[in-house]
Amino acid sequence: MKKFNSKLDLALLLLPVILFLQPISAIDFVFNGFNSSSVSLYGSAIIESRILTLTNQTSFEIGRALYPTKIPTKAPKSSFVYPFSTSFIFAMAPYKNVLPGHGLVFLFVPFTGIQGSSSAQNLGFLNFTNGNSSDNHMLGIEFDVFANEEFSDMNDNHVGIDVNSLTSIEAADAGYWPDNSRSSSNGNTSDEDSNSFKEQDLNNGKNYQVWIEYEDSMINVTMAPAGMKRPARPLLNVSLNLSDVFEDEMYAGFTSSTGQLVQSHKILAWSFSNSNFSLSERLITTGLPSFVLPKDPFYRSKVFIAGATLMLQGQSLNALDERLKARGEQFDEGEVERMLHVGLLCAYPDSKVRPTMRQVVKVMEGNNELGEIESEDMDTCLLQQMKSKDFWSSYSQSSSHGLHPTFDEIRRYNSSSMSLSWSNTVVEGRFSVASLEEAAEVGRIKIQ
Ligand SMILES: *[C@@H]1O[C@H](CO)[C@@H](O)[C@H](O)[C@H]1NC(C)=O
Ligand SMILES: *[C@@H]1O[C@H](CO)[C@@H](O)[C@H](O)[C@H]1NC(C)=O
Ligand SMILES: *[C@@H]1O[C@H](CO)[C@@H](O)[C@H](O)[C@H]1NC(C)=O
Ligand SMILES: *[C@@H]1O[C@H](CO)[C@@H](O)[C@H](O)[C@H]1NC(C)=O
Ligand SMILES: *[C@@H]1O[C@H](CO)[C@@H](O)[C@H](O)[C@H]1NC(C)=O
Ligand SMILES: *[C@@H]1O[C@H](CO)[C@@H](O)[C@H](O)[C@H]1NC(C)=O
Ligand SMILES: *[C@@H]1O[C@H](CO)[C@@H](O)[C@H](O)[C@H]1NC(C)=O
Ligand SMILES: *[C@@H]1O[C@H](CO)[C@@H](O)[C@H](O)[C@H]1NC(C)=O
Ligand SMILES: *[C@@H]1O[C@H](CO)[C@@H](O)[C@H](O)[C@H]1NC(C)=O
Ligand SMILES: CC(=O)N[C@H]1CO[C@H](CO)[C@@H](O)[C@@H]1O
Repeated sequence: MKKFNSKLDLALLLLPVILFLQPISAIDFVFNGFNSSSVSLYGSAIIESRILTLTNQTSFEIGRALYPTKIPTKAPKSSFVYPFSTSFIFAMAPYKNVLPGHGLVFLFVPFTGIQGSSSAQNLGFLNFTNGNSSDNHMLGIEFDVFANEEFSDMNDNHVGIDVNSLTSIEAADAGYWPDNSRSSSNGNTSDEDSNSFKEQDLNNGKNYQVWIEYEDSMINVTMAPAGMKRPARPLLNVSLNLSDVFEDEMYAGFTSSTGQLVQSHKILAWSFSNSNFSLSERLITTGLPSFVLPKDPFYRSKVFIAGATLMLQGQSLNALDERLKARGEQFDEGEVERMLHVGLLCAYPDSKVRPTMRQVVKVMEGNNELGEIESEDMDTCLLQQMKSKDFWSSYSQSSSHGLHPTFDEIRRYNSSSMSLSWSNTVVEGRFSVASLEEAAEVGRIKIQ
């Protein structure tokens, strides 16, 4: 009895200390699947089969979901930012025959709703005019699958830390450092280490788990395929003082957008804690639904998908993403179109030899210096040759309205000029005719 009392006394004595150390009203939650009370939904976001689906196949859409109440993030009248640890599982599910975009952001934001944000490359996070203002009080961790020059994006598959702006303060290729990589212990980055980095395609439909932790003005971001143990070495480990970024209380959640490029952005599970950095261990990371499209080489060809999508719509330049449109003055529209069709025809089943979207964009932008294009030059070279062979002008001579071929027209157009174009390019013999035909649903194109 005496023992019990002294224990109780000790507890009472320590109570104020415990209260002081613990963030006041610290928030802990674990959602293995979502229901209508887990999060508030804005824009196109819905909960379907317990999966938080931020966007679907509708273009130029914003979907956002926030924890229903504000989360205390900073000690009142103080610069002390509460530590936090959050983990979630996301999937970016591509649609068949559609060029996928744009990405998702884990965010802290002072308000509910989606005002002040735009779709497409703005990721439903900010818009074209309000970037860079410290009045935004927004932190985002972006998972971005399109390279936007205006935001200095490093590539079309990266993770970035965004403070009040879509121009990341720090970004890295999406992926993870396996635990056996040398530098996981001593921070030493050698060539050997760089080779061990496992890049992951953010939008291949796979489920990825993300861990974001903040304490003492350090933030780290780690990602890995769902089901894998958390890699010891984070992808990003950055010094960041959130004291002036955060208000005392913030909403936390996810936002994402589609543009002309569309994919479904999904969150399958989410944990958050101010006090227990192990809470993410309670996320169920296996046995989850998969959003990977059935294996088909053509889904992997972004250029093909772009071309096919646009052509199916009977459109070309006007259906191109906002980003390309915005640059429309810089080049001849006809040329863009020609290059898109060239891209369509370059739809290789083998991802190693097909041109990438970036190359096509580069060529379209008139960045024709082969030297600047560095690697992957073989495909770029092919694109250049296609252009110089003037394939599309010969095409246009034999079609009714020149530069706007539809599937029907191409079906009717069985071209000898085409085989002429291919014959002296470096890729001769590598084309899979059968697959190209099947892919294009053109069926009758013959490449001899
Ligand atoms: C939603 O899920 C939570 C657990 O995450 C549960 O406590 C709550 O009862 C559920 N609400 C509804 C409306 O199903
Ligand atoms: C996509 O979401 C929007 C907004 O929630 C909805 O209006 C539309 O019907 C959905 N489209 C599809 C194809 O599910
Ligand atoms: C961007 O959002 C701000 C509010 O944050 C709004 O005042 C402004 O009109 C928006 N600009 C555009 C281009 O949507
Ligand atoms: C934000 O500021 C950076 C650096 O000052 C600049 O490079 C970037 O273009 C700006 N972004 C926007 C959206 O204004
Ligand atoms: C880093 O690794 C390289 C090659 O493994 C080694 O030569 C070098 O001494 C290491 N540097 C440090 C600081 O550990
Ligand atoms: C990530 O950051 C948190 C908070 O600063 C820290 O506790 C944790 O050790 C860090 N993890 C790694 C792997 O750097
Ligand atoms: C992250 O950065 C901090 C400060 O630079 C460092 O102490 C820590 O070891 C780093 N963590 C990892 C896993 O590299
Ligand atoms: C963070 O910034 C605030 C205000 O700018 C400052 O008072 C505080 O000392 C900083 N914290 C750290 C750890 O540098
Ligand atoms: C933190 O969370 C882990 C995983 O749920 C749990 O095992 C552990 O007991 C928690 N720690 C505290 C102090 O609550
Ligand atoms: C436009 C074109 O080249 N059309 C040809 C398609 O193929 C048939 C028979 O193979 C030719 O007769 C057409 O001239």
